[in-house]
Amino acid sequence: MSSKVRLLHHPASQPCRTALQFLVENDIPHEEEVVDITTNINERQDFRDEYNPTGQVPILCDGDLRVWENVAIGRYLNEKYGCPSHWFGSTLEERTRVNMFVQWYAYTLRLGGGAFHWTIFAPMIYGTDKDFTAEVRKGKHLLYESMDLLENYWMKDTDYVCGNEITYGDLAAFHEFVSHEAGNIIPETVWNKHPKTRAWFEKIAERPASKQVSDWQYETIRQVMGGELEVTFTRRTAVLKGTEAHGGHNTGLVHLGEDHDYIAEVES
Ligand SMILES: N[C@@H](CCC(=O)N[C@@H](CS)C(=O)NCC(=O)O)C(=O)O
Repeated sequence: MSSKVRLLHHPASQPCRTALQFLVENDIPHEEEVVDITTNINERQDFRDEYNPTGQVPILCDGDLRVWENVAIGRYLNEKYGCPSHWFGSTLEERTRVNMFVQWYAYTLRLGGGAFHWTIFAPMIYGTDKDFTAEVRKGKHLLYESMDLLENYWMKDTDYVCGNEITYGDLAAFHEFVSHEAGNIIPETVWNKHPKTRAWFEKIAERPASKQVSDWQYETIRQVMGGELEVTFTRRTAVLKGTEAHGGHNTGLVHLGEDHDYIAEVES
């Protein structure tokens, strides 16, 4: 039996790419298994019983242990393999800043991923005859607000989101932007208002591990958008849960869906 850790992932998934890049950056011997989340494989009860009750990827298997949630995977690997301290910080203050960032990211930038999901994937899942304008707007609102904070708070005086060295938080945030870039979600006008964020993104994109982990996404989405590739989703549940803008819940965000002043203002 292999003693390597095994990562169950899908290259279209931002949290999966983050966990994978952490493995690659740290030269951690690992095996990869792609879980095709366009099928119903991860909805099956046996998959959930064996790996993760939510059915989501990434999942790290280490012997009998199952670790899910990308930040938990990063922390586990960091401790187990004694990775360089810049990834999660060495002082209490540094560790706290990384903690703050990854908590913040989970509720903001991560959900801003909805701008990509509802633009590119949702029509393939739910049909091209549906209108996802409100969902895209909700995603963009979260994304642009997050970009404002990246620019004016997290990276106000530093080169990376938690200081002057790269952290796990940078990888997590970076992969949200990889999807947006692949899907051409963020207009030039918005990038122009976030020059530090853009420079940070471009700097991380230059890392060999970033390229290795992101190439599939850029190429596949290019083909999808160019009409060269059609992806058939046989599963029906939301790939990016929590970013829907249905009536009945998320009321504040339904309201956002109707009033897009902020988005119009940022995009102009
Ligand atoms: N909070 C989780 C989110 C993981 C996640 O959103 N995974 C998505 C792909 S991006 C997934 O597995 N979707 C399939 C499904 O929900 O069935 C993490 O950070 O690891």
